[in-house]
Amino acid sequence: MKIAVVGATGLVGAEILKVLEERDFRFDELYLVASAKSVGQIIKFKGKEYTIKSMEEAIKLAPDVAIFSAGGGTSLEWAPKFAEVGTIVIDNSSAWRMDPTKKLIVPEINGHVITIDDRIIANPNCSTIQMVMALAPLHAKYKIKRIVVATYQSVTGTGKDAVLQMMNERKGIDGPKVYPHPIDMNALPHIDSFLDNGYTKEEMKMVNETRKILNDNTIGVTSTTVRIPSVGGHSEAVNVEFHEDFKLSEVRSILADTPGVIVQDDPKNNIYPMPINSHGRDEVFVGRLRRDESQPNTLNMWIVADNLRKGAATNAVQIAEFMTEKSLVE
Ligand code: 2RA
Repeated sequence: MKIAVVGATGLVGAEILKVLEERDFRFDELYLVASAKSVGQIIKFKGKEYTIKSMEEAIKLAPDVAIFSAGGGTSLEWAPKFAEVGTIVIDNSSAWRMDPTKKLIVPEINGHVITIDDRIIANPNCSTIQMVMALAPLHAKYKIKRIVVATYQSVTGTGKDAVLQMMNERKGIDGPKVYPHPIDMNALPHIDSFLDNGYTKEEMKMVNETRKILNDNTIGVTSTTVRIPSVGGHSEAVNVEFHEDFKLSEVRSILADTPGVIVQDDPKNNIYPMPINSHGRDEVFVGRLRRDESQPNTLNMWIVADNLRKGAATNAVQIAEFMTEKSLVE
């Protein structure tokens, strides 16, 4: 197995390497790829030094799998070129997610739709992944009618420079700005760019990707995505209306029995999911489970996950693992 990590110098790229090591992902060759300005740099991985390669060099080596986290433009330009030499591209950007010819995969939910012919596979948006991980088993049982979600997203979702802006503001240092406003001691209802319908691209990702992954366009979704000065993970307040009624005890046990989901729900003892505890973890944490008493068949829940892990790197590596296990990687 020859595997490439494209965008190896970014936050997600670094997390992908961490996950590959932690999960002892088996490979014969590893190629680290980044933009021209990083070519030639050395990155240490599992005690070995790897020299960053250019896209052109990596394509010539024809990796079996290339995990991309290099932005949508780079993916649109280079993923097809890797695919042409037979590489399976698992892409973290939004470039291919809503392309009707591409699969949008959370392995635990819809890994089964991947075929040997798939060459470019899209990794969903982090805020979508953690939400559908908790909702998919409930959808199977009670059939979702409508989702209202508000998110509280870590600055790590924007990248290294955003973390730097937050830390500089916290120390009173005037540094480079990524956001249009101060982020520390603040909350920005503005993730990605605004669209003509008044939503942001991030909000419409949650709407559209959720319906594609759950394979059900009857599901209504509306979202408000907010950036907050935290690291460690994204948090989401989810209000979900089902076609069928539910018992809270049954919801709890369904979630507790769902691989990759951990229920943390004991408010009397101050037990509920928090990003400070999801940091570095691969699971999706669910709590604050309670019936919405304002309308029937409706549940409130609080969902937290490390957006760099299950929200990006781990999900991508799990897709590669899934395809290897199912002999979908030639
Ligand atoms: C964010 N979900 O949090 C987006 C992309 N990582 O900024």
